[in-house]
Amino acid sequence: MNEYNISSLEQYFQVYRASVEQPEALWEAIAEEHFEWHKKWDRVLDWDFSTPEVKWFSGAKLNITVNCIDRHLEQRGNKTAILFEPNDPNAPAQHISYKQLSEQVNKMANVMLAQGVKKGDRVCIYMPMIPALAVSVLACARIGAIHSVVFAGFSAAALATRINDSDCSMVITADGGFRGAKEIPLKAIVDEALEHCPSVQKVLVEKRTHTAVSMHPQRDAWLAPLLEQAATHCPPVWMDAEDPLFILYTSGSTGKPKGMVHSTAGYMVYAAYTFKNIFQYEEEDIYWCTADIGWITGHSYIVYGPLANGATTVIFEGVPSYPDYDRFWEIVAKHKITQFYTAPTAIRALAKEGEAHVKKHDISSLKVLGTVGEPINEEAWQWYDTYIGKGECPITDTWWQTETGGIMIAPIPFVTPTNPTFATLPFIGIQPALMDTEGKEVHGNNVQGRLCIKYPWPSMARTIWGDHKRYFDTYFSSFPGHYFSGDGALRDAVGYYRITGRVDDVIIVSGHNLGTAPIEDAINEHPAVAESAIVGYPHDVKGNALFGFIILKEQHDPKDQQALVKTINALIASQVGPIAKLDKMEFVTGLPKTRSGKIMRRILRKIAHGQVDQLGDTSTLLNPEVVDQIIKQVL
Ligand code: 7RM
Repeated sequence: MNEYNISSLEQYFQVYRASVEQPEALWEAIAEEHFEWHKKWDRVLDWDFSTPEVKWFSGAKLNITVNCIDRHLEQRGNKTAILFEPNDPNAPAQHISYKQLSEQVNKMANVMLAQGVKKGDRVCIYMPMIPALAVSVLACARIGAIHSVVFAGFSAAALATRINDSDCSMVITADGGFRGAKEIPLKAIVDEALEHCPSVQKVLVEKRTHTAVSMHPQRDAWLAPLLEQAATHCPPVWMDAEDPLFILYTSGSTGKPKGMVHSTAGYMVYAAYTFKNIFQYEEEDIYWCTADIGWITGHSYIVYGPLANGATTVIFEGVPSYPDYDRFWEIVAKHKITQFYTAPTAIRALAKEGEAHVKKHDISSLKVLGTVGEPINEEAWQWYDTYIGKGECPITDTWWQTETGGIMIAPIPFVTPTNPTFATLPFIGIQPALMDTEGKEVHGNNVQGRLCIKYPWPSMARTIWGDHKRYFDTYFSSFPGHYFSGDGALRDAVGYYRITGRVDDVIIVSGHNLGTAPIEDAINEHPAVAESAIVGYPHDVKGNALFGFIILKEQHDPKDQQALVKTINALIASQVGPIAKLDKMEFVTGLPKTRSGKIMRRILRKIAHGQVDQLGDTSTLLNPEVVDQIIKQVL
């Protein structure tokens, strides 16, 4: 049984069965053959979901950077590890070989050591999407410091909250960052945040924009001169399998952000193994994930997963719309990208601009397409398939979470037949369960429920930093003995999973459970509609009624709104049922989104309820101005 390269459906079922019947033997074989260990484990797995406590590969010692860098040097020293595509399309791309990456990471690790960082210390990384970001992440891992990457779009207040939650002693940042036509003053934001962060002793600053910044004499230092002095070898610190590798805060829906803690060995094994199979990665491929390293997708599938496989991974500094809406396809053509992994929100935004942008470029190098982050609607899936994949690239719709560390449910390209809007089958080792509202598992096919996982997998988060009780309460208390994802899902007649969205997005109208996603799908099929979001609001007779916030396409005349309301409701009635027709529609110019592109329904819900004075925490919003605009319109 070749468990590392899944290449047929039969083999998938065979390895999957083994992963359920003898999980420890399967994971042991994978860990043994495909990674370098300083010392092997004493036990493969210990677990108890009632506390919860999970340990993989106990007793093992390793360093993830040895697996991501050192072990490739002999065979792939001159191969490009990181292919950097800058924001400015006229600036040259940068090819960083494994050998160069090794030098840069070792130097950076030595700089950090010289500044007093020790194993177990927390280091906050607040950087633009440049190679120094990946180098900083890996340098932390080299010396056993726990990295906490904060997406460089977050505000000073959000940054301060995260730094303080885990008492970071160091911040690594840049003078500024380029994003499209904008320049983000990162160092100024850090300065503002640090007025409230007593734990931070040292700030290291990379030069990117070369704009003037203020440097605090004791606290701040430019990286370049320190790196120049540093030695090019830094011995790896041997980590216990269960030592924390990083903390990553979940983009919050409510309250205080949760610092998800990921371990070293299990995370490495699962990130690498999923990357290999879910992208069907081969040695000569050029792989591009458009996420930011500030999110889990970037951690697992820009940095650790690809590098652990000796791959070439693209880091793109810019945005899909700059200098024009063909930027992604220009980059695909230029670097002959073979795997392309992006979010449905990006696909919808680009589809809205029309396929002429795609047709300008030869994107025939593409083999595999991926999506992540939210349910992909049928229309976006078809557009991706037709215009980007030309009907020949399998689309892997990957369901997973910050908490899961790696992809959980997804088709394996060329192996699992796809079905639009379905994440299809669980990956090797993943045992999903659908639960009813009484807390019982629903068995068989053609059922739906709350999506739980009933057996540990290597890359699951181990705790919430500083708050294990909250970890238990949030994920392990709703369905005792199970990890609860917070998502709903259905399992169709052939056993394929379709993620229907967060369970808090379900609205009960006249006793009928309606998911927002299928209604939004129906609305989005209207040719005048660009994007939509549905929320519930109280109704005397029905219990709840539906409120739709709808963005129209640019070219649409907003004067036709009465006719539009009718045709949109007719579309919903035919696609979902008359029960799902909207009671109110508001045509808006934008929707409140988190910085990772998820619609903040909580805010729309408050607006629909008329409770605009109770919006709660809006500090993680990408576009707060949109909220004021919608409120003005609705009231
Ligand atoms: C990787 C990531 C997690 C939440 C998750 C879902 C939603 C993610 C899909 C999806 C439907 C998908 N981590 N989600 N992927 N929903 N289909 N393929 O996004 O922590 O930021 O978000 O995102 O609701 O619970 S995350």
